[in-house]
Amino acid sequence: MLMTRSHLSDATLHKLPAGTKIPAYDRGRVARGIVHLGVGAFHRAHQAAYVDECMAAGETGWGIVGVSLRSPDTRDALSPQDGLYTLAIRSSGEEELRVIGSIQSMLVAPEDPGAVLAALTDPRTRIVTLTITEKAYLRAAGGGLDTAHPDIIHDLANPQMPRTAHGFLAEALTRRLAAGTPPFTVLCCDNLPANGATLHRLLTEFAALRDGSLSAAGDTGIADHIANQVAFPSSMVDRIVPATTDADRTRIAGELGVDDAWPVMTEPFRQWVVEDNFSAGRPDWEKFGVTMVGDVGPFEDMKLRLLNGAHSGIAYLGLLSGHATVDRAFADPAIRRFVDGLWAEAIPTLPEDAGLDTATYTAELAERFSNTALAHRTAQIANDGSQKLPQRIIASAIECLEAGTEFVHLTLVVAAWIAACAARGKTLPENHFTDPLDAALTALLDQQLPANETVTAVFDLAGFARDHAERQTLIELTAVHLVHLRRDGPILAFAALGI
Ligand code: CS2
Repeated sequence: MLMTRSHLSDATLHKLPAGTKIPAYDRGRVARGIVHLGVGAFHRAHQAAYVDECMAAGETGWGIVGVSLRSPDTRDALSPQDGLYTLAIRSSGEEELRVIGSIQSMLVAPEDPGAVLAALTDPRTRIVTLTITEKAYLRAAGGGLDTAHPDIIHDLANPQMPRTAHGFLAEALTRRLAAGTPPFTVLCCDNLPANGATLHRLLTEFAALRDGSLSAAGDTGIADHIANQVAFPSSMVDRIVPATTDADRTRIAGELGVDDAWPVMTEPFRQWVVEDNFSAGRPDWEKFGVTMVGDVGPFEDMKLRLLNGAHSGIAYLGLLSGHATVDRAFADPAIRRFVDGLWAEAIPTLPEDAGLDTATYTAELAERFSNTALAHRTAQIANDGSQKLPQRIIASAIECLEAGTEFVHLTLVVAAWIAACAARGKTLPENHFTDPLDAALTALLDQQLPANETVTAVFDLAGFARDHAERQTLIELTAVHLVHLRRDGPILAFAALGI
């Protein structure tokens, strides 16, 4: 007889095994307070877990409306489960299962942009958080808004039916202003440098274009409002969240005794450092381990340059060395030594007077990268290198050059990215990882130009070090590594570094 197992939902919470943590509050009494754009696994392992703890402590006014800007998959998985999902917190020896209840409802923007605008315009919504990934901010190679992007053009022409985060935020803030509803705080949680300020600048740029194109209708002034009256605190978010696999789903269902269509895997470590600048209130996050500060900058730089920079190095050099996961790559003695070298170059670029403890931080990172229970795929981190390397690697390299300090490891990450892109369809599977610049990158790499010309063209395409006096030096340093990688892979590149 075929046995069908029931699925996770409010009705089955009481059936879960005793060791599973479940929402310790009445979900029916939670009121909406946050709209989150980009409700992927990262949000569900990080911000939603912090909010869940606030709710358990009685702060029930911050329920989350989760919005997917593209795909219906998360909504399709979680709606039948009343928004519940399992967070599996995994370390090499142990696993803790926690059911999170802070997501009240889910919307899919392309299906119903009007419903998303209604949620954003609802006066109960006081914070809008975002994890939409680097590429969804639609920055042009020079750093400003990519005004030629088809979705930006679309959103300027169709303000009531937006597709982009910029379009949704600008229209919602316009409607709130017209209705006399105070603006929400916009809390960016993506891995961008000065992420709040960056989004503030891009959205103001978008709104100015929108004001221009709507001026005939007399509907102007939103750019000024956004520039001067909306709070955009920056925040540094950190938790490693590998993509869920079918094996994870089967294992979690076995442990819970009910099916969960989309459990989220993560590590025990988590960190959230937030600039304390909220215009319409916020949960008492500091009671739950969030660090509220006046300036997030030093924490962001430390995380982007030491964690994410090393991650990108491990991903590209790991892929070129045949390692499918971070823990395996990091267990490779050459890659391990490479990461130490990378950290030694990046650490002096961080502010000395900000109280950062880089020794403890890197020791913790080494432990986190060694977590064998995560099976964090190198190919997952390899995605979108053109969007990630500027803040993870190029920024440190430029500062080293400006300070006159020598470096070799930083530029090897850039060369390894180029080599890994070129290896797709050859030694790596065709679409093993992707990048928004793939069409142009592939066309360029197919030409097999000499290393120097290749690196120059890639820097042009991606806008790396654009307008910096040190650009040419960076290109030359990167090209030396690319020559080695092309000739004999990471072995020769490492040998040239004395690794
Ligand atoms: C990773 C990050 O995929 C990547 O590029 O470097 O997602 C990383 O795992 C998180 O930033 C950790 O907080």
